[in-house]
Amino acid sequence: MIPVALSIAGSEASGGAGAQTDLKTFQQLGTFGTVALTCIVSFDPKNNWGHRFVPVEPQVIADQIEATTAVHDIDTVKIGMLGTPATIDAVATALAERSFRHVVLDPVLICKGQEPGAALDTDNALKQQILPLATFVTPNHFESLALSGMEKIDSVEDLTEAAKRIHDTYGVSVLAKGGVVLEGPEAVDVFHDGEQTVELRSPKVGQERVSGAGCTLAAAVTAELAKGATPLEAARTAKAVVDSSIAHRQGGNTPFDAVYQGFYGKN
Ligand code: PXL
Repeated sequence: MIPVALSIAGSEASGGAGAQTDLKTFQQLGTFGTVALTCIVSFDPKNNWGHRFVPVEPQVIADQIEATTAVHDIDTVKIGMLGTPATIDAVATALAERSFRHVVLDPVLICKGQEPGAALDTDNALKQQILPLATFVTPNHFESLALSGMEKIDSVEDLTEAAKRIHDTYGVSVLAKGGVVLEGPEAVDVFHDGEQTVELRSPKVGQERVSGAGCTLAAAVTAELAKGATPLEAARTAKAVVDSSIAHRQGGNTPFDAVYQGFYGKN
């Protein structure tokens, strides 16, 4: 049997981020990918590629999770963009009704195009209802600030402190991403699980953010955990998958490029 991985995430129609990226990553890493869609994002070409966002009905989210977990024995799930307090509630309820060995959370806090007030409600709901169910989180720089309560993260030492605080608060394995925000020639991520603290380093590929890198990282962690890797092994492989996906990025008519996973492991 091929290990099954479930993504609970939003659709991003152009294929650069969200559920589309998760499925491609699952496939590239040799897992059987499944998806429960939480929302539909359509970039708006007439409005600076802003995000048009439509949530999926909470009952339909619950139905999809019921369907895929009934068809397959799934023990590893990735959670991406949820979007509203109502979708978060539906996902939290569905998760709590089942037991998963690994719940990997990409804590997508703010989505461009949402009302700031609504986003605050959504962030709070994510922290209160989803984080306690997670076993592994992959915050970016901004999300590490929000989840650790730190005022600044300017160095690898700060990022390490943030990873430790997030672990201590939520009891999860943490892969905190420095990305292009931390200065220097390397992209540094910090893994911390309460026992080990490991810096994962690779040369930066350019200075621009590439769409879908965060989704790819969390999806690759999920696929590797589904295959039986330890959290640290999964983090190391995921970093390599992201590096390859950025190196082989796909340009478009947008000012940003999108990751492509299809070369990982092939050269
Ligand atoms: O990369 C964050 C992200 C996650 N999920 C969906 C998205 C985006 C960003 O565009 O559209 C559906």
